[in-house]
Amino acid sequence: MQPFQEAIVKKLKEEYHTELGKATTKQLYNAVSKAALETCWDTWQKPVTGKTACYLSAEFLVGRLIHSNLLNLGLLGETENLLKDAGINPNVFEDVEDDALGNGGLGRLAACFLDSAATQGVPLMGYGIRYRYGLFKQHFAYGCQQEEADDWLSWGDPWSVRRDDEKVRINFGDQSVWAVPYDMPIIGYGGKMVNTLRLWQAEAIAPFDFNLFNEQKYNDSVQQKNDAEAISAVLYPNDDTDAGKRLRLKQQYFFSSASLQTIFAAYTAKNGTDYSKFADTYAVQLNDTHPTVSIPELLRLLMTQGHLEFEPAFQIVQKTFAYTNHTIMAEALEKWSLSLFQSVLPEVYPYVVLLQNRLSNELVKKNIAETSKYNLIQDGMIHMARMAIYATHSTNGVAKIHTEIIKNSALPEWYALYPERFNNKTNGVTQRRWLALCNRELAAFITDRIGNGWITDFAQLEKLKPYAEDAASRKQFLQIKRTKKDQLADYMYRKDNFGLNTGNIFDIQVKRLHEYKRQLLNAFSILDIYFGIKDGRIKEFNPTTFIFGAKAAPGYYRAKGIIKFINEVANLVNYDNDVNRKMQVIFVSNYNVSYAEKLIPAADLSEQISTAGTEASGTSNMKFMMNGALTLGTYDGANIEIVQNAGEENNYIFGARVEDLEKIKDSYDPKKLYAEQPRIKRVMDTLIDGTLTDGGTGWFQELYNSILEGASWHKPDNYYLLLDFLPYCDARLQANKDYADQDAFAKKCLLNIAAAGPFTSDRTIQQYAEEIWHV
Ligand code: GFP
Repeated sequence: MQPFQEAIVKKLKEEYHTELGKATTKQLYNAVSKAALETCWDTWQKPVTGKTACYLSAEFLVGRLIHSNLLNLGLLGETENLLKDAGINPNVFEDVEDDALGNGGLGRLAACFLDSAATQGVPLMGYGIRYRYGLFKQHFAYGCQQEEADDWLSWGDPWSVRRDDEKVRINFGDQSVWAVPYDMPIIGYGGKMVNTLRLWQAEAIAPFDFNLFNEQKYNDSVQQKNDAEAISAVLYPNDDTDAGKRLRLKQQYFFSSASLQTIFAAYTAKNGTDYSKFADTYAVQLNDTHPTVSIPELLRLLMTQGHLEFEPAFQIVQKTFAYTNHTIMAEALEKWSLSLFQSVLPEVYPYVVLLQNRLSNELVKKNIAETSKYNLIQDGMIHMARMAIYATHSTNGVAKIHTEIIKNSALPEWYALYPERFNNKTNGVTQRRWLALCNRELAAFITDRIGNGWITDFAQLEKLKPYAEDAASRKQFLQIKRTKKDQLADYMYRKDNFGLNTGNIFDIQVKRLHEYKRQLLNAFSILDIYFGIKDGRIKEFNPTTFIFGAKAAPGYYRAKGIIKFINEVANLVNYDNDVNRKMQVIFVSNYNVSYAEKLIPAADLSEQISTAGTEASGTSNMKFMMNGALTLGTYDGANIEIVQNAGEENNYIFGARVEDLEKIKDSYDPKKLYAEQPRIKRVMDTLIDGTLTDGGTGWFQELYNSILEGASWHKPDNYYLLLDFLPYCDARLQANKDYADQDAFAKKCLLNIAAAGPFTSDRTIQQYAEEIWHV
């Protein structure tokens, strides 16, 4: 046995009094994880020298850690061999719950960044919240989403180390709590660097009142404990803007203050009260507006504990912080009502006023009289995105087009004021998890041809390009794709009791459910193909499986209606014997990181169909690309950079562009399209003519109205589904036709993989490190 294998056996014996063949999955998981953690403990404990970057984020969607950590430590093979030799299925850890401490792209990006930084030797600390319950678990009842708490800690948390000695006190207007840190090692590939993700858990200062208990007031005796723990109890699914505003603001301040207090204390311990080097010691990146309250919090610390005047404190704050914007959706540009903010954070509010005063003076000096678009405090609200731009030195978007939109249409007044602050950092994803780990067959294919340097230097993928011309490589690629479809079929059969036809084209859309991402457009187009096949309009059609995966925020009524609609479309198609040899539709339940790792490698077509100008970047588009799926998408987000690099001719781009929408936005009339285009009318009418049923809820009528009539808060068809419908159907049918020549299709896939180099988060992190953090 190898030393690591011996260590696992020893852990099982010492901690669980059991042995390999007898241990439960949970015991195995904990023993392997703890043994692995010990192998990198010394590296982890090495103090950081030089400047540290800190990534503050309300979400870290790390997924399942065991496989990626073993891969990065070079221990995956040894572990699997040990399991196999003991007669245990090496996939046994697929039952372990994901750490789902995020909603979607924003939280998953944070996790990719941590992996990339540790791999490249960038000292990057993550700071967030240790939610007791992560993103809800989803299942369907009669096609409707049902939510259940995600009890991820029931598996134990072997990758975290609780640090009681480093807890900090957090004060709100009506309560004080402890923030207790749990540290997770972030292991770089090769194990040379181990960074830390620190997640804060809220706990009561006095968890139990003995006297109240004695008076038989049992509930009252634990009231403080319950109130404290509520703060880190659940991850809020976003878009649910009205729910629990007070608690959400508390969550934001909770982890922001805990993180800043720790950073501040560490600095002071080392440098005393000379804060002149603070911004040379720490760079703090605000992941979206959620941690923006860190800005007045650092001001508060510098002025109260550091005894600085406002102006020097402000200078430090501005040099320390940078802000990333992830969306221009109005609902996500956070605002807090003044009264709420004052009552939850009375000690912080005065610093917001100081910031506003400084801004006001600056606007006067610059002769800007119309200040309503700048004021941090305006109409009884505190505008967090404005604060994040004003009090930081850098504001970045996450794809080229998104950054241009921020500068020119979303926040032009701020761009006019501080043009030098705005910059672009196109997103990326880690190829360790999203290729090396989730598609080992393709990884081996690549390594056979160009060596394994791509695992840490993704630009090397370029060297794969000549193999697109090689018939044997194309054939092997197609075989791998088929293997990944078979593996997905096994998995899906177990998870969703659904049998996939693995000879089909796999056409996949996986991402948060949101109107702008247009899952409904996808469903409309599937219906159009369905009717086309039934009516004989579509004669040649390569059998296709259409797959969806998405969660809808529990309070997002329409998104839930769209899920129900797609599930009804699936029923219609899958049970219709005239077409079900040609088409299958499945909405997988409980889509999460681990499911994505099975779905993405099996895809032929990557659905990226957001309305132009709405998806800031997208990151599943990159994951699909590096796994050899072609993009069927709009000219939006990072799709643009993807097809520019891989060739538009090797992908399927359709639909209106931002400049097209700009021109028609005032005259757009979806009713006209509905009246004039029978195919549009036919699919739209399935919402109201009884073809599909919403179970009497009125959901489908509301969706129908939202497109043709609009609503009090938006114009009809505000995401232009009907405008892009026919071009989308054409592009989809073209891709379907092209698939008939599988060899030519495989060539396009290989060219996409070879062009995926820039879409690694290694490149993104390098740019943050060099251009924003200077670490
Ligand atoms: C958001 C944006 C995406 C972007 C990610 C990461 O993700 O376009 O790629 O942040 O920057 F919308 P979601 O919340 O949509 O998943």
